[in-house]
Order: sequence, then C-alpha cells, then structure tokens
Amino acid sequence: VRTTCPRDCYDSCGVLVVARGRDVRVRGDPDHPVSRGTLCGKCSTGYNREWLDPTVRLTRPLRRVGPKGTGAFEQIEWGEAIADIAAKLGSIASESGAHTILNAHYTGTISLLAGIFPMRFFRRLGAREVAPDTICNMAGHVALRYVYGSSADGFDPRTIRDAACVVVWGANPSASAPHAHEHWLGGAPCPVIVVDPVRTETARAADLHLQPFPGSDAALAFALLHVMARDGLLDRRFIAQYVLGFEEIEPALRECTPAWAESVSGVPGELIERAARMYATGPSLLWLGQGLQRQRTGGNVMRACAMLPALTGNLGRAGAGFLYVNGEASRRGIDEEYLGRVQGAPPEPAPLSHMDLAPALADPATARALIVWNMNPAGSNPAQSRLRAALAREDLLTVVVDLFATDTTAFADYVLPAASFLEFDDVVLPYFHLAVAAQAKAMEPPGVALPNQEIFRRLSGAMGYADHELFESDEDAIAHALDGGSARFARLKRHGPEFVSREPRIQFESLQFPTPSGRIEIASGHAEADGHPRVPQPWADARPAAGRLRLLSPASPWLLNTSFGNVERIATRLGPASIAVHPADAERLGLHDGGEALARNETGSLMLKVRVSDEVPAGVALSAKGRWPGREPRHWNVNALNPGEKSDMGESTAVHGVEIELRPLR
Ligand SMILES: Nc1nc2c(c(=O)[nH]1)N[C@H]1C(S)=C(S)[C@@H](COP(=O)(O)OP(=O)(O)OC[C@H]3O[C@@H](n4cnc5c(=O)[nH]c(N)nc54)[C@H](O)[C@@H]3O)O[C@H]1N2
Ligand SMILES: Nc1nc2c(c(=O)[nH]1)N[C@H]1C(S)=C(S)[C@@H](COP(=O)(O)OP(=O)(O)OC[C@H]3O[C@@H](n4cnc5c(=O)[nH]c(N)nc54)[C@H](O)[C@@H]3O)O[C@H]1N2
Ligand code: SF4
Ligand SMILES: [Mo]
Repeated sequence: VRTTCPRDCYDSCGVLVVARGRDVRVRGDPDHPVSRGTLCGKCSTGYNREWLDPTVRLTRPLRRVGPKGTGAFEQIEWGEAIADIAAKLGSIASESGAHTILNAHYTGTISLLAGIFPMRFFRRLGAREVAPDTICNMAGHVALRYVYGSSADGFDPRTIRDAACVVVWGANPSASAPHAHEHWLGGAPCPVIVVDPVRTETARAADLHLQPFPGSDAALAFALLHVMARDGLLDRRFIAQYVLGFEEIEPALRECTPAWAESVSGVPGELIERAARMYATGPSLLWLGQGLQRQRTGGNVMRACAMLPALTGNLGRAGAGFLYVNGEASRRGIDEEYLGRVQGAPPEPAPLSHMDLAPALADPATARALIVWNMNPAGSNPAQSRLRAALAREDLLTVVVDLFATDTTAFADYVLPAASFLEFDDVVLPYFHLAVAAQAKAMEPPGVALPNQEIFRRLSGAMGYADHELFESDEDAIAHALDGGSARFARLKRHGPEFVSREPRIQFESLQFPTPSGRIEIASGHAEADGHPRVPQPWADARPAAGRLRLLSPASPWLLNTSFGNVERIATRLGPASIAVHPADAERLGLHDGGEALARNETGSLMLKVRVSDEVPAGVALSAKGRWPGREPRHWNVNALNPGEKSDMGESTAVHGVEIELRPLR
C-alpha cells in the first residue's frame, strides 16, 4: 500500500507498507519525489515497532479508577465510554456553559480528516478552542499577515533550480525536515546561507553561517538592508511600485551599520556584508523558520526579516520568494474549511492561548472539562509543573484521545484509543512542497481503536445532535473537500502525490498582495491598530541576566515533538537528556563534558548531562524538545523550565527565549 507520512514535518514522505503474510514492513516509497525511498530514522524505527505493537498501543477505551496522574484505569466498551462522556459534557454545558469545555489539539497528525473533522463536533458544542498555533508559530503568522496579507503562501520549493542564493533563517531542516536538508538544500545549484545561533548540521553544510545571539535577528536584518541600501543593491523601482512605507524605515536603516549589528548580535560585520551582497544579487529564496519567531519579540523579527524580499525585488519571479509554511489549500483544490464546518453552530468562544492553559485549567470557573486529541500537553506545553497540578484537579473532566499511554493520558478520566495513519484513509496537505497526497489504509487498527473523526461522530450521536455534517462519512467528506472528488482520491492513492502545477509556481506572480493597500506593507495600519509599532524595529532582545544562559529547545532529529519518545530503540540511542554549553561557559560555571548539571529558574529545575561544545555561542545553551517526562529520572522534561512567556504577537510561545542558571551536580 502506498501512503504518506502525516507527521507535523516539512517533508510529508511517501510510505510503502509491504505485507508478506503477517510480516508487515513500513518503508520509504522509492517513487516519491521528495523522500526518494527513505523515511527518517525516527519513523522507520517507530513505525516498524511500537506503532505496530498492540501491547504498546492503546487498544480499548479506559476509565480512570485511581488518583489522577497515576495511570490506573479499567477497560470499558466504546458504548459506555461515549455515553458517560456525553452525559458529563451535557451537564457541564447546561450548568456552566460550553465555553468551560476546553478543546486542545494540535500536531498528532496533520492529515485532514483526523486533524480537522472533529472540529465540527466542538463547534456544534460551542467548546472553547485552545488556539493550536499559539504553541508553535502564531507570532510569525500574525507578522507575515501584516506585511504580505498572508503567511501561508510561500515559494514553490521546486523553484530552487532558478535561485542564485538560498537563505535558511531560523530553521534547522537537518532535524526538522531531513529530506529537504539532504535533497533540496543538498542539491541547491547555488550558495546557501544559514542564520542560526547554533552550528547545526544544516549550518555546517552551508556556504555561509551567520550565528546571531537568539532574539537579535531583527537587528541583523536591518544591518543587511543597511549594506544593500548603501551599496545601491535595493530594488528602488520594485519598492516604488509595490511597497508601502519604505521611507518610514529609511532613517533607521542608515543607523544600522554592520559594526552596530555586530555589537548587538555577535555576527561579524564582514559576514553581514558578504551575506547582503549574496542575497541582494538574487534571485534569492528566503526560508523563515518557525524556530526564528519563538522569541520575546519574535513577531517583530519576522516583520523585519520579511522586508528582505520586498526591498530587493525578490518576489514574483522564478527562484525568488519566501516561505514560512505553505498552508494554502484552495489552490491545491482542497476546501479545507468545509472539513471543520457545521451550519448553525453557536458563536465560537474567544480562543485561549496555550501560554495560558495551565492557569486556565487551574480555575474551575474557566475550565470544567478538557478534551485533548492529537496532542500531548503534559510534555509539549510550558509551565509543566503548574500544568500537571491543574491536570490533577479531581473535578476537571479530562478526556484524552491518543495512540499511546502518554504523560497526558495519565491524567485522564477517559482515555480513548485512536487509530494510526496506517489504519484509515485520509488526505495529507504538505506544508513545504505544493502537493496533495493520499493517506491510505494499510491495515486494521489494533483492538477497537478508531480514527479521531469516528470517535467524534459517536460523541455527536450520544449528545443527541442531528446535524448531518457531524455524521458525514470519511469517503463523503474526502469527496466533498477535494476538487475532483473520489476519483481524484483514488488517483492519489494509486500514483502518489500530485503537485499544484507541472512547472514551479511563482509566488505572488501578480504582485498583488492581500493587504489593505494591495501592496507589501512595511508600514502597517493593522499592526499599529493592534498596538505594535507601525514599522518593524531594529531590536535585539536583552541578553540574559548576569550569570544566566539563554536556553534553546528546538527539534531533535530523533523525536517529533514528543512523538517517538516511547520508542525504546530511540530512547536508547538518545541516552540521557543533555544540554550543550560553550566551552567558555563550561569553564566559568565549572561544568565538565559528560558531567551532570542542574538547570534552574523561577519556573522549575531539571537535571541534564553536560555536553561542552562550541556549536553554541557563549551565553546560549541547547537542549532538544520532545522527551517524555514520565520516562525521565525525575519526571520532568525541558518544559519544566519554560514559563510560557508570550512573544509580542499572537499570544504565541517565546520558548527559545527561556533563561536558566546552570550549575554542576556532584
Ligand atoms: N520546549 C519546547 N517545547 C515545545 C517546542 C519547542 O520548540 N520547545 N515546540 C512546540 C511546537 S512547535 C509544537 S507544534 C508543540 C507540539 O506539541 P504536540 O501537538 O503535543 O505534539 P506531540 O508531542 O507530538 O503530541 C502529539 C500526540 O498525538 C498523538 N497522535 C498521533 N497520531 C494521532 C492520531 O491520529 N490521533 C490522535 N488522537 N492522536 C494521535 C501522538 O501519539 C502524541 O501523543 O510542542 C511545542 N513544545
Ligand atoms: N525531527 C523533528 N522534526 C520536526 C519537529 C520535531 O520535533 N522533530 N517538529 C516539527 C514542528 S511542530 C515544527 S514547528 C518544525 C520546527 O522546525 P524549525 O522551523 O526548524 O524550528 P526549530 O526546530 O524550533 O528551530 C530551528 C532553529 O532555530 C534556531 N533558533 C532559535 N532561536 C533563534 C533565533 O532567535 N534566531 C535564529 N536565527 N534562529 C533561532 C534554533 O537554534 C534551531 O536550530 O519542525 C517540525 N519537524
Ligand atoms: S517524520 Fe518527516 S522525515 Fe520522517 S518519515 Fe515522516 S515526513 Fe518523512
Ligand atoms: Mo510546531
């Protein structure tokens, strides 16, 4: 069976499921244009072991019998689980209002039915959504919408063949998009510039690596533009025609010399000069990573970086453009909104930021119930200790839908077993390549596990809802949402992904932008109305307080968020949780390579194994996200240190802005 990996990953690899009798192998699809026959290490390991293992998977609905957090459950039948949950939700909704039922979901799977269809139930119910992107990339979305009117319309990666320069700014595809790293960047016909505080594998492979201190990227962007303005490398004709507000930042640009930027970002002025010339000459592609905007002023950073294509005319032509996430579904012939829509639903309560989830759950007036699906907040969310205390609330009805018994399911009143992507049909919309792909059922789910969408259909029935949308079958929903209907889906299943066009699509080819003015808005009235500066600012976030380190906790190549954290081979391979620090910091703090250290701040503390390495600059520490707290010696992961500070835009996470003290442990 030919199918697609629906993890929250830029690659959306092609998968082949090959069965010989009872022996099932999950492999890469050799015909797939992106993954070219291989899966990443984490998927080829996990999919062939724990994901196929009915003794590890959740296979039956469970009801809590012990104290919350202990994971003591009894097995029950679907009918009983659904009836119980529906009755409880019904009384909560009538007593306190459905807005006290929180709906937390995110990246368990990005396939469309399993990712969106349950929203019909939650909308009909009137539950309050915990805004998914606030834990990941919301600041960047808000920022790019100010500038370009859209954050979801990126370059077509295939246009790299026409590029003269590629900049990867605050993304680490060597971990977060291994095939884009190996084939796309690895095969780039032009120089590659990486901007990352860490010397990642991607940075190592680049032609030029700029290593700014975290949170100083806006200053760096202004200095690059200073050099371009000084040397006549800006595209004045393009600016005059398509850009609004350039004159409002020109005075600031004159001040932002490479020497100044060196002093605030740590990037040598000479490298700034070189990068500016390489980028401005073009045509150039700019990949704006999600890691880039997880900073206190991450929204401003994104607005500042977004000026680069606009002021150099790197838009509307082959080999040029920028990419954050390619989210546009309609251009790929998919009505994504349809999948989550229900007519006549009550008005949706204002969403809650993930940064506020822990305090919201601690307050019985705000939260009486929590339904979690496609998510593992006990590992992924900030304020781990506060969150755990709130999840332990006896009077909080908690329902968790997952494939595995996670740190989050341990707090549930009801645990519902989900089918994995290998066990039902669905559609995958990759967010890097402009393609559409099928997820095809290759086997039966273990036990009585069900796809998310079926679980919420059953809940809808038990709630007594009659709206036909709530009960639409998978087949009908796919046929409706996909232009070309079931015939197109059958074709995708047979032949693999379809791209949006034969030739690479040109981003913003019409050079009309969905902003209020129709132009690229460097000066934004919307931003101003929302309380932000009218134009991007050459800011650099304050350095850590004396004696402290900035902690980055980006993607690990062996985990996907917390997914695969329970795969034994991967756990063995990863060994104990580690923290990388610069030799100068190690020396100053008395830390030794391989020794133990205690990381600590106002939010919590964590024991970590020290790795002394100059891949991080002095003042910066690195410890990847995604380990399972329950599997750690003291039952915390890196989010024990994350206060959940918000960035400047979108109530979004500033997780790469965390500060810690670090000291050796005997
Ligand atoms: N410190 C730190 N923390 C971070 C980040 C960081 O950079 N640093 N990054 C943040 C980011 S970018 C994100 S997106 C979030 C992600 O955080 P989450 O969305 O919580 O992602 P996962 O931890 O992978 O949890 C997904 C869960 O869904 C389950 N699952 C998989 N498939 C299905 C399915 O079909 N149905 C159901 N019901 N469940 C399924 C998996 O088993 C897993 O338990 O984490 C954030 N946390
Ligand atoms: N293997 C694997 N793949 C994944 C994930 C995973 O957990 N594991 N997570 C998935 C998800 S949900 C997401 S959102 C994406 C995220 O993937 P990316 O967009 O690559 O984001 P991150 O991994 O958070 O961080 C990328 C880089 O940003 C750098 N960075 C941090 N702060 C700054 C800064 O201030 N300035 C600059 N210039 N760089 C900075 C970090 O050092 C890191 O190397 O990956 C997806 N793919
Ligand atoms: S997680 Fe990403 S790299 Fe790994 S198989 Fe899935 S799509 Fe490919
Ligand atoms: Mo994410």
